[in-house]
Amino acid sequence: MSDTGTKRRVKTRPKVERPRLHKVILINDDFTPRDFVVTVLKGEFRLSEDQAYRVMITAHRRGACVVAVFPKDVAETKATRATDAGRSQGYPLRFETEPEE
Ligand code: NFA
Repeated sequence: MSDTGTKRRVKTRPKVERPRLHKVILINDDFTPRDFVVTVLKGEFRLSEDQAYRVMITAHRRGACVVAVFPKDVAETKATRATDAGRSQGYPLRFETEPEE
């Protein structure tokens, strides 16, 4: 028989999880000029001058600094583009990605 749609049904709430975010991490090196790092951070990650300087100097002092978090594909694309920007100028500048806890 056809379902008339009148039978009572209990609503279910399927548990959905948001996709995990990935960190983009700036790695320090001894060769890439500070100003160049700041320029890349502003251009690729839309950081302000102030934010970009703080991220750059933190990586310089501590060895690495989280730039921002994004969905996996966005994080990987930005890290690759930013790393390539350094390579195109002959710098060893590196951005890595890793999943957030
Ligand atoms: N350590 C580099 C310098 O002193 C600057 C730098 C900072 C490079 C952060 C890479 C990442 N010129």
